[in-house]
Amino acid sequence: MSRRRALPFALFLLPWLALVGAAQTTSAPRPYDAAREKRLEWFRDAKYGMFIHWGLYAIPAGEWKGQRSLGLGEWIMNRLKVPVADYERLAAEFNPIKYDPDAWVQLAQDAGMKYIVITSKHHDGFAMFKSAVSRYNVVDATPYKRDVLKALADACAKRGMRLGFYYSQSQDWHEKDGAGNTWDFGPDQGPGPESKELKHYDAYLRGKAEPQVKELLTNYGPVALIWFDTPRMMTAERGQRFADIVRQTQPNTLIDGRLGTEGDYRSTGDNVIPPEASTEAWETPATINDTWGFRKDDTNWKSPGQIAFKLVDIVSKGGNYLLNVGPTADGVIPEASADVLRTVGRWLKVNGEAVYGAGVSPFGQEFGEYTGKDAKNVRGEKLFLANNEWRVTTKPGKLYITFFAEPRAPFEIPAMRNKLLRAYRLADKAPVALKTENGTTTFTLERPMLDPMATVVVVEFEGDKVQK
Ligand code: FHN
Repeated sequence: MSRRRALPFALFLLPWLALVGAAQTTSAPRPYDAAREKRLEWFRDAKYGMFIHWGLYAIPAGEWKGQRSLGLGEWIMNRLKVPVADYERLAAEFNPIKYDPDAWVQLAQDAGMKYIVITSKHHDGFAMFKSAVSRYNVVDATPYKRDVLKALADACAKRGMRLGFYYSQSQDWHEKDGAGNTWDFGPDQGPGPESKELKHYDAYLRGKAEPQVKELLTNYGPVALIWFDTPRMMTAERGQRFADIVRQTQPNTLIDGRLGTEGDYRSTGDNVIPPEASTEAWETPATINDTWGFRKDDTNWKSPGQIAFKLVDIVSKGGNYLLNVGPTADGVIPEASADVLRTVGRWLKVNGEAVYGAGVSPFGQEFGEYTGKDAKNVRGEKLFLANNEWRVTTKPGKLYITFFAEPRAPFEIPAMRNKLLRAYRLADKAPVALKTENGTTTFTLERPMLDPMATVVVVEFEGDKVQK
């Protein structure tokens, strides 16, 4: 990443780092690390993954004893301050008889997603896998009695899908020494700048979180990545203990950007897409509606067009899109969300060359621009006015220009010194005539666009890289 580009990207991550309140990684560009780059190879090519938030919270699905909770479905225990003794009774009801892991993996494949990351333990502390260190798990505490992660790992292995595990290392509302449960166990930290820790946090980390991460890395075959989250009170030393477990147990497993010490790639804030490109590996975790865990009242699904745009936007800036689905307590991914994913998947079947393994835009003016005024966005950053009409991704000797709206005038290819060789639509290979006048090359896209959701034009040029 050039210095000019690194700074705004780093600034953009800062509010997130402040929010999680962690001894997080610095946002300065990191020195080249050959081992990390090797681990990251598949991740950089994959671009698009399925996030799955599934746990006991799918049973209340946003409503506790007639009371609707606001916000994220998986936060219901915290939002309504449900005592552990009440919340843990949900385990006795968890019986996902419609759970079909093969169908989930098939859906991810039909959607064009290249990896799956599922919640193994969210903040509520319930393990969706068999654990020797806590009986609060899907095998020992539910009538279902089966290890749902094992079944998913088997389905992924059978179908060649990479699988990673989300693990909430800090927050564990079920444990008296875990972070986050203030309603049963009091505050985590004292007042004032000293913020003295009031719980035996290391006892929780060593007694549950660390051994459970080790279990995940031992009992489920190759683990693509561990997705840590909300690193409260995660000092660098504590974070390093988790990193050591990962590296010593499965050296190829990636660590996301929310451990509390340096991971393999950067994680943006939820649903946040940076305004600019970066060549460092990064990922945007995102919802398909407005919750992660299933809520029965949230059907605010993003459209296939919105998702296709976000995916190409992210890829053109060098990132990955980890898009979430929230299965019901029965084990079903809501059909409306599955339909949206499959529609994007059909587009990717024809246009995936512009996405998988593609590089960042060599231009950047298509992203939009910072407002000249002193306006700020909701995160307090300088306001960026995004343009959503087209994006560019690259492969050696090729530009992929994806149009999300019909260009109203002949489209001007941004200035580059390479000789342009030819252009064609990616979907049907129909030639697109290039016209050069006074050093500017334009083309006119046939209207209506071949695919109104997004039409890709490939422009081939001499040489591998764009010279400006
Ligand atoms: O608190 C969690 C939330 O429930 C969800 O898991 C997201 C996914 O990125 N992470 C945390 C908030 O950022």
